[in-house]
Amino acid sequence: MQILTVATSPIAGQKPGTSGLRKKTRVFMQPHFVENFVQAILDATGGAKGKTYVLGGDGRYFTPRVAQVILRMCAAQGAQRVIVGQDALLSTPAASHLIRLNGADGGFIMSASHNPGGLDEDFGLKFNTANGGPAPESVTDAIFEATRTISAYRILETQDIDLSQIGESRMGDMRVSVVDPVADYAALMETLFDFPRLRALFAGGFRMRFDAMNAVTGPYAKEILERRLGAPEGTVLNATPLPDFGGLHPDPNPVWAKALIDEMFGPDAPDFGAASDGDGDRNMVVGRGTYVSPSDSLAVLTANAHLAPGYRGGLAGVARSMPTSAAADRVAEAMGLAHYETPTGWKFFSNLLDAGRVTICGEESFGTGSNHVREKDGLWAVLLWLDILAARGQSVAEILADHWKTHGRNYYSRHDYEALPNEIAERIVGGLRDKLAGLAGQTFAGLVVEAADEFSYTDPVDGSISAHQGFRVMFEGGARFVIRLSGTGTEGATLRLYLERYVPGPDGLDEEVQAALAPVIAAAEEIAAVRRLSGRAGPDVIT
Ligand code: VG1
Ligand code: CO
Repeated sequence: MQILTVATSPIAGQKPGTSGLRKKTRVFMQPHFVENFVQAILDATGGAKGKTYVLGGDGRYFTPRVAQVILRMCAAQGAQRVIVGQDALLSTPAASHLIRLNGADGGFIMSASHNPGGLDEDFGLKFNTANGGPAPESVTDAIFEATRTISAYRILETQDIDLSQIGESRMGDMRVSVVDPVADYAALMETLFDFPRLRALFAGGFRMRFDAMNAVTGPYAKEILERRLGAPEGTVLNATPLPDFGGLHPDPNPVWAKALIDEMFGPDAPDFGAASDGDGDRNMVVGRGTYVSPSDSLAVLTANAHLAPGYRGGLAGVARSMPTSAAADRVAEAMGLAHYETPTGWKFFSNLLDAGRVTICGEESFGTGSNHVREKDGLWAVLLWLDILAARGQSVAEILADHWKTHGRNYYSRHDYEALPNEIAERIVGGLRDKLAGLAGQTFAGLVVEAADEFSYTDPVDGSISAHQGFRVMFEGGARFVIRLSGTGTEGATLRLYLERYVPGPDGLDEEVQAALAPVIAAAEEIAAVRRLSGRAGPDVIT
C-alpha cells in the first residue's frame, strides 16, 4: 500500500451552498472533483491526523465510489478511525448522532438531500463538525478557499474495503468500523419518546402510513415503527433505499409525495401519514384529510413537546429560520420561551443549541429537530407527533383547530420558481433590492408596507454576521412576503417566494390557504413582479 500524492489544480464552483456541495452527479464524477473537495475539507479543518470521522449517506448513485475515496484519503492522511454505516448508509440525523456519541472530530455525509438521484440527477457532499452539526459558514468559507488554491491531494493506493459486513477492519494504519446504521439512532429515540404508550397506540388499531420515498429513512422507519412499535407490516412504504430513489423525487411535500397525500385525503384514510426526504432530515406530516404546514408543525410541536418524556422538563427556547412563519413565535410568547429567527439552513441553529438557548428548531421547508442531535430529523418529528397524538387522544385535525383557536393562524405558503435563467433571477432580486428603501408607507393590493429590508443575522452566541439572507416586506397587520434564492439547486436559479398572513381568530381560521393569502400574493407581484419578469404563469411548486 502506497500513499500517492496526486497533482491537481483548482476546479471552479466548489462552493458549499445552504447544505453542502451539490452538483449534477456527472460533475461530481469528473476526474479529481471529489478528491479536490475532500482534500479541501481536510486542509481547512486542520488535517486528518489522529482524527475520527463518521461516514455515510443516503445511498444515492455514486455513493459507494465516493465512500471508498474518502476512506482512502483519510487513511493516507493519518486519520485514526472512520465509523461507516453499513453499505455506506446513514441518515443525516443518524450521522449527527454518531459523531456526538463517539466524540468524533467530524463527519462526511454523501447526500444531495431532497434532490433527485441517479447518473443524470444530483449528488452532494456535506461536512459536519465535532458537535454533529453542519459546518458553520466560517468553515465552509475556508473549505471553498482551499478548493481555489489546491495543487495536490493524498490518497492511499489500495483495494476497496467491504462495507457490506458489520465489523472492524483496517485500511493501512486506519481503523474502519462498519456499524449498523439504525441501532444507535433507534436507541436514542427510545430515550426521548414513550415507546410503551406508542406500542399501545398501534395495538389499539391506530393506522399510519410512512412513505420513505425509496430513500434512506426506510430501514429506520421499518425498525422503529414496525419492529419496535408494532405498527403492522406495510405501514412503511418504499422502504428500500435505491440509487435513483426508484425515480421518485425524495422531497416530502404535497407535490412530490402526492401518493401519500391522495391516500390521506381518500376514503378510509389512515389516522396519520408522514414522509421523509432523501437523507432523512425532513418530514411532512398529514392527518386524515388534514395537511399540516411545516411552520404550523413547528408551532404545535413547541406547544406540546412537554407531553413526550424527553421534553417533560420544558423547553429552553425555540428557533425558526427567517422565512418560516411566526406561528412558533406566538407559542413561545404565550409560554414565556425565548425565540430566535435565523437565516435559512440548519447550520445557524447549532450555536443556539450548543449554548442551551433553544431546545427545538424548525424551518418551513419540512425540517424540525431538537437538541438531541445537531441536524433536523424527520423521524424524530414523526415520533413526537405520534407521542402527542397518543397523549392527547385527539386527531391531527382536532389538535390543529385547537392550536389556531388558542394562538390564531399564520396562513402560510411557499411558491417556488425553479430553474430560472440566472440573469432573470438576478433582475428580479436586483429590482427588489433597489426598491426596498422606498416601500414603507406605500400601499399595494390594499396592504400597507410597514417595513422592508434585507435580512442580516448576527449570531447571538459568537457575534458572527451573515448578511444577504433574503428580502422581507412586512405589511401592517402581520402579513409579509419574503424572497430569496435557493442555495441547494443545481440548475439555473430557484427563486422562493414565501407568503404569510396572520388571522387572530376566532373567525376566519378555516379558509383555503391560497385564497387567504391572495392579497399578499397580489402585493408581492406588484412589488417584485416575479411572474411578469420571469414570464412564468405561476410557480412550479407550491407548498
Ligand atoms: C433548502 C431549504 C432550507 C433547508 C435546505 C437543506 O435550502 O429551503 O430550509 O435547510 O434546503 O435541506 P434552499 O437554499 O434551497 O432554500 V435538505 O433536507 O438539504 O438537507
Ligand atoms: Co434533507
